[in-house]
Amino acid sequence: PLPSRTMATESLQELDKTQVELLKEECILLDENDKVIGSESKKYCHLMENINKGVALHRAFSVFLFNPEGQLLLQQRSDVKITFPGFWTNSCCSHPLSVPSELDETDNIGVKRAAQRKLYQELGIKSEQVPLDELDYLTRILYKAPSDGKWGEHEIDYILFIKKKVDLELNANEVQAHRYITMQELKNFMSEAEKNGTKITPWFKAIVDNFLYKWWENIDNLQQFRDYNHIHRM
Ligand code: DMA
Ligand code: MN
Repeated sequence: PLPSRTMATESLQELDKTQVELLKEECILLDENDKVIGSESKKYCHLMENINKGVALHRAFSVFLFNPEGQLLLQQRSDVKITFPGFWTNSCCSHPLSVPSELDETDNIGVKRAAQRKLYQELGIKSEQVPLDELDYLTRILYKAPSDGKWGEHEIDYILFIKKKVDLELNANEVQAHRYITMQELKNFMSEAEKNGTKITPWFKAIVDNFLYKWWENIDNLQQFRDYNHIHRM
């Protein structure tokens, strides 16, 4: 008999080749206090089988990019992403890799370098437009979220804010749509999404529900929110 679609997907063969290649990236494994305990492939770190065993907690970042008018850049993940395809989310997310430049914890520079790398790879934003010292690290969030039965997330996520005029050139393999949104529009977008089935990533929803609006209201005065001691467990 022919294998079922589920079985074929099990073997990665129906997945996008570029995204499958990226599963070889080496992510940074952590304990629950964000201490580095090793590294494993992006594939290993995102299999629910490992997440459920508690052996896949890894380091991540979430960039919130605002234009000079104070609107937030949202992206819709491409339909070929392996986790959360087609979901709307914050400007850019990914993982610092287990390489010396991105493991460097001095002034959290490793996470910021990773953010610069992915702002270019996903959105085409040149690094000169997003200088490391303008990426404002606010705090960390620990969360776990299944995507489908097979894949999911379990991360300590560094939240980075930046307000900057940038030029976008979307990588269609990563991002299928984008929009800049005002605070009121986002409030409507979130409540409409629940009714019309627009998918929103769980980490973005958690950040919106718990933090985003108070940070956004103080976008030019964020130092009061920098909290480098506490990891928010969601
Ligand atoms: C992973 O993002 C990071 C968070 C905060 C969920 P991602 O799935 O977009 O990573 P990548 O772009 O590297 O696949
Ligand atoms: Mn992850």
